[in-house]
Amino acid sequence: MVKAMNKMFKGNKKIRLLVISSFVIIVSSVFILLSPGCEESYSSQVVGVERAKLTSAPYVPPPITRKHPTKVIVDLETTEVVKRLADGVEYVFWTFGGDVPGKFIRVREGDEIEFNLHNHPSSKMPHNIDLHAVTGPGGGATSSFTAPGHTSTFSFKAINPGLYVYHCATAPVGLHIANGMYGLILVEPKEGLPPVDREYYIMQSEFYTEGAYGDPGLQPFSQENAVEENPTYVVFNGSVGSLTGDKSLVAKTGERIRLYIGNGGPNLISSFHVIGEIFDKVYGEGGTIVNQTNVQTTLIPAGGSAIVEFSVEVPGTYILVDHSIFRAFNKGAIGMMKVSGDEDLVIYSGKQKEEIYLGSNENQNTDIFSGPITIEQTPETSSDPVHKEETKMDMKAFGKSVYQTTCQACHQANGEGMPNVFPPLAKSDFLNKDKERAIDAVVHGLQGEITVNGKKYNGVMPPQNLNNKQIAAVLTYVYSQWGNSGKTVTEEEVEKVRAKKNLSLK
Ligand code: HEC
Ligand SMILES: [Cu+2]
Repeated sequence: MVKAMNKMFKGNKKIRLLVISSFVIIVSSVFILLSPGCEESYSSQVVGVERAKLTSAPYVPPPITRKHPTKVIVDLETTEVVKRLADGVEYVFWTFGGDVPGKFIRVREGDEIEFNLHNHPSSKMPHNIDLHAVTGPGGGATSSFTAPGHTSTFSFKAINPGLYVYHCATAPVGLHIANGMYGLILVEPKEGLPPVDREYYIMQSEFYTEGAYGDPGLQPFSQENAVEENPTYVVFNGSVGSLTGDKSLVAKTGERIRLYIGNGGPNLISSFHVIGEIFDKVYGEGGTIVNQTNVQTTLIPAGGSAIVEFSVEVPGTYILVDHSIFRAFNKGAIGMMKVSGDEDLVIYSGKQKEEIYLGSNENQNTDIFSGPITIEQTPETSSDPVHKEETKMDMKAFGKSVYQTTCQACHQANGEGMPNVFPPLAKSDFLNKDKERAIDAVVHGLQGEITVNGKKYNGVMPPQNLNNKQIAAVLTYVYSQWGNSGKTVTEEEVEKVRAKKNLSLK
């Protein structure tokens, strides 16, 4: 047959190819249409219509209890909005549903989904959606290409169960993803997933900005950093701190937890880990079988996912990280799960005792402490009086970052210290009474018995390996926080103290 056609169109190669390929397409589609029930006859059993309940991270819509497939209508709106990326840092996010990551969509294997993609009239860009749960060219991308102020509709059948990423695939694709256009769709297997006590939705991704980490203001996208795969931020759920403090995930001891974790990329692979937990089960790469048990860290590819389950036995705060650890502590990839409930001292005792250890070297001097302390790059400061106020703000932000990387490990996040070990900086009478003494503690270290707010401490604070600007900034920050006296510390004052001897060694 093909040979005959070849002859017929000998004269014109192009026409010949065209006719042959259309012929092949027609024949194969007829075959597909006629083939009877090749994949269980779900389409005939679709019963009823419902509107999908969508949720924003970290929440997940409730499990599906239906025993049959249905028609599910999904309405998702793309918007371009300015939101917080980190404290003092804003970004123009392109979103599915107003937030990053996009709304969580939950359907059941065999469902027929009518997808309405609405692009808000205020958008400057067209958008579309490529759902990895779709079988068909582009995962829906071309059918859903939508200009601002328009709605596109297409339908698909959720043939394969699993946890799938969706994302915008409008050119330039990298830019649309880098700006926040991704989310997760769970296609539950027809028999459902085993019941658990709590489910959460977490999505990791990177942001590439012109300014450095923490540089304040509205930060433009950096194409150069994106191409270099050198993100400024690596975050869970769209911003630094979206899963910490009051926004931490919560659970109770004895509960089974399931996390649906996605990785929007655009570039990096996540080494997802929960400090102090072991994943009892991992549905690797978001598939439908538990392919590993007792896992410490699971890999989540860019544009991929994982489902992990664990139970929490001991109360406390569990830290979620990308175990590419500088991403966690220096680029934002940290979350928390606060677990309440009764202690189980057999599973975990907590610290049982602490005593003084003098080391094997009798002539110990303070130098051995001047080790692993981060030196941050100091930002430019302006001497222009008009910008003085702004500079003070910058100094505080800078001081905060020095605090977090240098002091917080001992004096704790809110300066509350630790009973008997690290004195508080919050409302500290020791700190507030004598500025020079405080500077001296940071420059030269502090040891010997001191009394802070009526309580005695007798520890060693190592000299902090910081420059004058860093010390001025961090103390100004500390003085401005937690009910302290609001004093300002200048570089000159630090220099003066540096020139003197250590007060506590006198
Ligand atoms: C390795 C742990 C450690 C680090 C890091 C540390 N400190 Fe301390 N700090 C201590 C200890 C211990 C004391 C109490 C020393 C004593 O008992 O004599 C102390 C005491 C102080 C005091 C005086 C007591 C008070 O509560 O007011 C100040 C002020 C202070 N630290 C500020 C800082 C600042 C600012 C930083 C960061 C630049 C910092 N510390 C980093 C352990 C630390
Ligand atoms: Cu887009």
